Amino acid sequence: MSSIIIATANPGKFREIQEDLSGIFDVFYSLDDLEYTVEVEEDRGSYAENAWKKARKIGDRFGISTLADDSGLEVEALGGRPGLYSARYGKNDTERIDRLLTELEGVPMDKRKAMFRAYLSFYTPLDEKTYFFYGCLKGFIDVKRRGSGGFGFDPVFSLPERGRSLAEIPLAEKNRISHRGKALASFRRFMTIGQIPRLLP
Ligand code: ITT
Repeated sequence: MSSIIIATANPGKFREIQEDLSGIFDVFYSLDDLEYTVEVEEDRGSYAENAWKKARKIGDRFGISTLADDSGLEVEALGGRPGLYSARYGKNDTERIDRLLTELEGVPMDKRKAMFRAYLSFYTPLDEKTYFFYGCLKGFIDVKRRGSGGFGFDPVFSLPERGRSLAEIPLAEKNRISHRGKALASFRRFMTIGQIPRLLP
C-alpha cells in the first residue's frame, strides 16, 4: 500500500491534489492527519525552493514521501505581483481578492492578464531525492467575483475561452486545465512511467 503526505495547510489545494492522485496512491496524509501545526515559512527566493523546503522538512520529520506545492498569481498590470507573495497579500481569501480588485480598479479588461504558476516538489526521505514539476495557467482578473467553487483567487480568475471563472467549473475540469493540474499530470507521468521533466522555467 503506497502512502504520501500532501504538505499543505490549504484544504483547497489538498482536495485538488488528492482527487488527481487517487489512482496512484492509496493513503493520503494531510498535515491535520499528522497533527503537524508548525508553519514552514515560505522565505526562499523562488516557488521551487519554497516547495522543496516544505517537502523536505515534513518528509524528514515523518519518514514518508511528501509532495508540497508552492503557487502564486502573477498579474501583468501589477508588474507580476503578488507572485511569490500571493499568500501574504492579505489575511484570508476575502481580503486578498478585495485588495486585488481595488488595485485593478479602472484597469480595462484587455490589460488584466494574469497567470497562475504551480511548482510541486516531491521528496523521498529514504534516498533524500527531490523532483520538481511545474504548470501554469493564463487568464484574466475579472472586475467581480463569479462562482462558489474552488478556493483562493478562483472567483476572480476568468478563463477567456470558457467565459467562466475557475470557481464556476467543477473540480475535475479545473484539474484538467489548471496550473496545478498540469504539474500533477507531469508528476503522474513520473510516478507511472518514470518520466522526469527536463526543465523548470
Ligand atoms: P501552503 O503553503 O500551506 O500549501 P498556501 O495557501 O500558503 O498553502 P501558497 O503560498 O502556495 O499556499 O499560495 C499562494 C496563494 O495563492 C494563496 O493565497 C492561495 O490561496 C492562492 N492560490 C494558489 N493556488 C490557487 C488556485 O489554484 N486557485 C486560486 N488561488 C490559488
